[in-house]
Amino acid sequence: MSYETILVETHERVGLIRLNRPEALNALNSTLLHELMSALEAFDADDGIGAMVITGSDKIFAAGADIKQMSQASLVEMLKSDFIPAFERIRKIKKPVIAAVSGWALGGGCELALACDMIVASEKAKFGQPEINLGVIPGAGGTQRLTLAVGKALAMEMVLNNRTLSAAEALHHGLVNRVESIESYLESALQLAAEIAARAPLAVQFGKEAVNNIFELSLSEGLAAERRAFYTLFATADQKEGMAAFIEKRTPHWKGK
Ligand code: DAK
Repeated sequence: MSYETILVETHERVGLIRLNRPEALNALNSTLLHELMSALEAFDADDGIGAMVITGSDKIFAAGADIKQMSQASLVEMLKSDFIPAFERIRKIKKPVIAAVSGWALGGGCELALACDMIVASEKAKFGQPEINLGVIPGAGGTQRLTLAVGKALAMEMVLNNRTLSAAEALHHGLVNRVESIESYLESALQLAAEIAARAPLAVQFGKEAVNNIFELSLSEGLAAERRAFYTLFATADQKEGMAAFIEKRTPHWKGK
């Protein structure tokens, strides 16, 4: 499948998607969002892929929603807009998605990174929610996921006063998993994705879902869901294989069954 605004590659069991609107600093217009979500869904449905990486360029991850596309929109047009439904499709992806971020991740770009399961940043990465400068607020998770990630105090500064975070600050405040050099951040993200993609696929899927439950469910509901998922994995061939391999002191061979 060919796309207009993204580039898609496979690296063995890892699907890589590059945001590719350099003339607009990878601003997320509806074409890009639809293409991105379609590519993620295609990888999610492909048994040959175990994890995905979303990246921009070394200079820019994404400068947010396309301001030129939405500047004259009416309330009704915004209510009818397919921006959020497209954005929300990322929540339904079962396999892990890692954002490899360099340069600015602003507004919807920061929210896109936050919607991924992990973030690997280059030392040049910068994160911010500058919507306040445009007379609006974040609308795709920037007040919710960001606050869960960095806490209320810092989220308030970011949302109300355009406080931006350097890569080092983002690491310090728990927004990103790791910071790497500009030369190695993408390779590091691909390596992390490849390691996860080599693990038991159903356990990875259930693990991702169980961790994400903390954002959706109460603690007792989340614990109950975790327990059910744990028991369910005893119906898989991979649980038998993993435990047998441990006892027999050999490497497990996962079947994804
Ligand atoms: N949209 C459209 N075009 C953009 C853009 C954006 N977000 N950001 C940059 N560009 C364009 C610039 O207009 C310029 O185009 P030309 O003038 O050359 O035609 C080109 O990219 C290069 O930009 P600059 O000349 O500004 O480049 P600099 O290196 O000087 O500055 C910058 C880079 C990233 C610091 C700067 O461009 C900037 O501040 N950009 C805007 C960042 C921003 O405000 N982002 C937040 C956007 S609002 C929704 C939910 C959520 C959202 C929307 C809807 N619903 C519930 C429906 C999300 C909203 C947002 O993300």
